[in-house]
Amino acid sequence: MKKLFLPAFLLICSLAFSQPAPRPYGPLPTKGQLNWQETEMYCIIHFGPDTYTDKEWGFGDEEPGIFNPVQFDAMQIVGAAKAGGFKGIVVVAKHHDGFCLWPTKTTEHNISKSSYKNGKGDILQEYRDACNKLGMKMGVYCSPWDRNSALYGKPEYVTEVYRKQLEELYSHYGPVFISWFDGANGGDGYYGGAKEVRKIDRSTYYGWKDTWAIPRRMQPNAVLFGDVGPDVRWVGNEKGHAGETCWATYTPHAPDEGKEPGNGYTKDYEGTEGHRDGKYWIPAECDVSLRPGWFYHKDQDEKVKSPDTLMSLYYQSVGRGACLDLGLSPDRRGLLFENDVNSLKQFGQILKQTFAVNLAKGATLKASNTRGGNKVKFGAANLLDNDRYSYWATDDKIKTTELTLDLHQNKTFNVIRLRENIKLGQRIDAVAIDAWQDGKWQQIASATSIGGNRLIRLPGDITANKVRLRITKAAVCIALSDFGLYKEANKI
Ligand code: FUL
Repeated sequence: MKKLFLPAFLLICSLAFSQPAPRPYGPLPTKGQLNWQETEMYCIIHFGPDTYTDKEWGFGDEEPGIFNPVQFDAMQIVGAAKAGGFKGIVVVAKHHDGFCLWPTKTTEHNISKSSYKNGKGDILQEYRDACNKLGMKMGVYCSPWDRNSALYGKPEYVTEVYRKQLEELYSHYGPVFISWFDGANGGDGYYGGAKEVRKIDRSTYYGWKDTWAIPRRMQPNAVLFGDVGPDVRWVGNEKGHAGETCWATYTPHAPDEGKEPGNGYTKDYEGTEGHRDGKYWIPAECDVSLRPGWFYHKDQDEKVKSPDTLMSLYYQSVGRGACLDLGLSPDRRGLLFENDVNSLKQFGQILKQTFAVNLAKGATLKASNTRGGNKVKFGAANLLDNDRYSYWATDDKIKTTELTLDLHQNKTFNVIRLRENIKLGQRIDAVAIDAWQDGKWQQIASATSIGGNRLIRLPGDITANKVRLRITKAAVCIALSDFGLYKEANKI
C-alpha cells in the first residue's frame, strides 16, 4: 500500500498541475494598467496662481510674482495623502492659466519668474523628492489648453510648446505612473495679450496619436488618462463615483457621426458604466475634490469632505473597480489646511482598520466545479491569500456555480470584497451572496461587474457562521481571486 501511495500521489499532482489555465477573455489590461489598478487611490494636487487670485480657471494674465508660497512643504502635502491611504499623487504642473510650476524652457510664464525662492524654486522637483522619500507614486497633469500662450490655437503651440513641456516633465521628473490629459479645451483667454476667444477642433488639434506617442516612448509604464482613455477613461462626472455596474471594458464613441473620438471628444456619459462588450480595456477613474473647488479658497475651509463622505466615495469608486483621484488644494502658505489634513488622516485610519482583518480567514471553503478538481493551483484557498492574481477557477464549461465559506463560528461583517484575476479579463456579470440564518440560506446581497475590485457595503451588520457566493452569470468560466468579509471600523 505504502509503495503505491507515492506514485499515485505524484500522478494526481501532475494531473492537477497539467490542467491548463482558463483562456483569457476579451480585452486585457497592460502592465501599466495593472499597476494603476493596484494603486486604487491617488490625489491630484492643484496649486498655482489661482490659489492667490481665488479663481478656478485663471485667465492667463496673472503676474507670476503673486506665486509665493513661503512655507511650501511637499512632505506635508504628500505625507497627508499617504496618511489617507493614498498611494500616489498627480501634480498639476500647468493648469489652464499656462503657469508652469517647473523652470521650463518652453515659456517665460513659469516659476523662475515668480517670487518663490527668488525664482530658483522647482515645485515638481520638491514633489518628486517627497514621493521618493515616502514611497509614493507620482504622475503629472499638464493642461493642453493654455490661456497664456500667444501661440494657442496654432499648430506651433502643440509642436513647440505643449509637446516640449511633456518631454521636459517626463525626462526630469519620472518615473510617472499616470499622465493626465485634461478635457477642458479652448475658449477665452489672455493668449499673449490678444484677449480673445480661441476655439480649436478637439478631435484633431492636439494630434493625440503623436502626442501620446511621447509618453509611450519616454514613460512606457505610465497609463494615459483622458476622457476617452486611451488607458484610463474619465468616469463622466466629477462627483467621485462610478456606475453601480461599471465595466473596465469600453468603446469610445464620438458624439458626432463621422468624427474620430479624440481626447475630450467622446460621449462622456458612457464612461460611467463602460460597455460590457467594449473593444478595449479602459477602466474608469473617478476624480473629485476634497473641497468644493479644485484650488484652495479660504471660504471653503469648513466645507472639506468628512471622513464618512470619503468612505462612501471609496465604495462608489474603488469598490466598483475604478480608481479614486481625490483633489487636494494647498493654501497660500503652500500647506494643506488642518481640516483637510485631519479628514484625510481619519479616513485613512478607518480604511486601514476596516480592511486589516479578513473575517473569512481560517474558513473552510467548499467550491463546486473547481478546475480539474485541483485543490492547489486553481483551488478555492487562493481566494483568501490576498493575492490579486492567484485564483479559484472552474472548468471551461462552468459559468454559474457556487462556493461556501464555513466560518466555524458566528462572525459579524458588513462589507464583502470580490475580485477577479483581471489578467484573464473581466469574466463575471453577476453574483449573489447568501448568509446561513435561521437554519436556511438568505440572500443578503447581489452585484454586477466584478472585475479588479468589487466592494459590497451592506446596509447593516450580518452575523452568520456560513456564507455562500453564487455566480449567477458569466461570459466564460470563472477566475476569481478574492472573497473577503470585513467589518467597517467605527468612526475614530
Ligand atoms: C477639469 C479642469 O477644468 C478642472 O479645473 C480640474 O483641473 C479638473 C481635475 O479637470 O477638466
